Amino acid sequence: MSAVDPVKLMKQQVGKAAADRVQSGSIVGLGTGSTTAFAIQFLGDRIKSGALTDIKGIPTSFQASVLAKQYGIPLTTLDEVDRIHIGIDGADEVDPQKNLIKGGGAAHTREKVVDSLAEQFIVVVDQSKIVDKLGSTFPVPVEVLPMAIAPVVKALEKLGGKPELRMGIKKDGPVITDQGNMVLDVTFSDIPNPPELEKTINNIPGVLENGIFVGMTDIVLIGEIKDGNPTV
Ligand code: ABF
Repeated sequence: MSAVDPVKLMKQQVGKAAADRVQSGSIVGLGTGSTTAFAIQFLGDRIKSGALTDIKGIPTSFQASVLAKQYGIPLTTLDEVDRIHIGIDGADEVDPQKNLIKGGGAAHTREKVVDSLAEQFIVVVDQSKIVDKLGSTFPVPVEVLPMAIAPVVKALEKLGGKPELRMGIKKDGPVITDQGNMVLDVTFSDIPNPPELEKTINNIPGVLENGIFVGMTDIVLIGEIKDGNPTV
């Protein structure tokens, strides 16, 4: 028998806990990543069982829309609705102020649009994502217009960052976002002021959006292993 992956179990539990908070009649922001994928799956289960009715999802990525269709969640767009009741999304880092680094899945631009509109924004993570300071384990992803890569790299270096173009798994070309852009992963030795850095990076011409999410999170659901068992 193959061993059960405890991280996967934590993600599953936290995804289920988030899906359980969604009420019938809601417009739901559907995040990206492996933890949110479980939330989308459990939302689909609740819809199938009849426990959840009249739900519409707003996907934050192509991946989220594929999963939503697979699990039977009807989709809508920001042109069609004027509010998002609840948003569920993952993160790469969460600090004590509930500020986030996101964008490991190269979807942070659309994620920031959708997550920022959610009346209640729930972040779903396993315990490895909790940090004392943003930037300690993960670089800041920055989505950049391809023709502006060179000047944006220079501007980020001037800010003290070390930008690296994100390459695909086979390393034969850059990762291209859902919007047709590229991603720079920028390492900073210290991020003393996340709100300021978020704004400063977004002011560089050619930058679409960066992965620092400040003051947006309402609830963080954390998957942990307690006494050998996964729990939220
Ligand atoms: C997206 O997926 C992100 O913004 C974040 O980069 C990532 C988290 O993925 P996982 O849940 O697989 O760790 O939400």
